[in-house]
Amino acid sequence: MSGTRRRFFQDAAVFGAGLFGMSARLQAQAPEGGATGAAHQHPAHSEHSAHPAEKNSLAAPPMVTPDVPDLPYEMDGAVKVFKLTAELVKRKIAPFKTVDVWGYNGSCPGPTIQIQQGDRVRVIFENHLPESTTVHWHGLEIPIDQDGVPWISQQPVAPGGKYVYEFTVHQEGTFFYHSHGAMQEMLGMLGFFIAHPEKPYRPHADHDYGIILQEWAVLPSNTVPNSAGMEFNWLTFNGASAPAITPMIARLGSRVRLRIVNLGMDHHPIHLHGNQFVQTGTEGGRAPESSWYPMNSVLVGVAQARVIEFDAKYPGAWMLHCHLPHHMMNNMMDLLSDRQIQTANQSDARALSQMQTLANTVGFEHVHHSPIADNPGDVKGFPQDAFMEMGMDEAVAKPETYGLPANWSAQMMGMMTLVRVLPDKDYDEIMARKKSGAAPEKHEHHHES
Ligand SMILES: [Cu+2]
Repeated sequence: MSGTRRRFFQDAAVFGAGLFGMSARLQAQAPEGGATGAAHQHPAHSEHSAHPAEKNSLAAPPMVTPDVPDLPYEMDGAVKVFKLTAELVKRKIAPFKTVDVWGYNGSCPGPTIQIQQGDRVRVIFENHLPESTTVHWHGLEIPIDQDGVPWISQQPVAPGGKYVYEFTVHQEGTFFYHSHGAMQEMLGMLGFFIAHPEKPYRPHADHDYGIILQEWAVLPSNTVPNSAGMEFNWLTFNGASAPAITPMIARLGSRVRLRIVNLGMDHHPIHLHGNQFVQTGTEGGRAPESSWYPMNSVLVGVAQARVIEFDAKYPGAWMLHCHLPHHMMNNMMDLLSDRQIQTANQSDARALSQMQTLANTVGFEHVHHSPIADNPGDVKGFPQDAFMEMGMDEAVAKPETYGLPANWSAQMMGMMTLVRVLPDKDYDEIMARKKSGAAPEKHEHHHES
């Protein structure tokens, strides 16, 4: 048998395995299941291992957007047909904060659209908002009449109106769709548009996650963000603020891809703890491997997409967060309401009692803060961080938080999440819990007094 012929059969065998993984994915109707399947096929992928079938576009795991659904589609002949509706959305960005924002199909950010490079795509768009809007396909090279700019490339879609977009996507990469009205963008009108490549990326990634960065200016006791405001007090990944953001789970030994999109007013330096990564793509598509170099922070500018990848070699709950200090905070004014917390010259017991009172008003079961000194008021500058921490593990518990140390949520605020690199046993346990919808674990917390 010639080398070429042997290679063909090897590829065919792996191709079959890839298809099996895909059909399991489709049956499960859960993107994470796909990542699991892929990870099973490639438990410890290296840059040198064979990719399942060079031409098999199904081999790429679908991207998972934590806390945001995918937009389903139906086939009309060879055309993928999506239904996208702009509408008012209620979004719980933290356990004690729900905002009235604008988005699509009940989600803000809007649901993720995933297609294959080369696909013909039809988007039947309806406007359920009280004002006109359009949909712009950011970064796609499509005809001008599909560009979604009111008055210039099309008539605005009036309230109650409908517009059908249809185009062929010849590119691959991380794109997004958004309203072409700046104020509507700031009220949440954007979503991912992922074009998976015809020729799979190398090296193969087992996990593919997407994060949309947004900023909100919400006055205390209000629910509608001030879209003209320049002082942002809520910072979100995929429409949630830490610790309400669902952690990303990766199997130890797998390769992880993260795609990050920013369409706000600030640039965000996103930092990953404990790992180096390479930037493998931008809003323009895949970057050549010759351009990759080690990094652990990536600046995601406004209107940009940044794609990074790393081999998950180190077990642990690794923080992924914007490193702007004010973007690592939540706004506690909603808890304080008309009260002010007196933090200076406090004893630990009095401070804890105050925090407990606050927590009770929003139904938290417990609250911790980090230890403070006996006479903290003697030190200029106190207090700084101690009273910003508010543990709320149970209020944000889900399968992806299973097994985290008690009070993990006290350290999580704003644009911050975890990439949990887990050995097989722990990874499989969480996947099983996701599948079965198991109740979140309860931590036993005890206050030392
Ligand atoms: Cu930031």
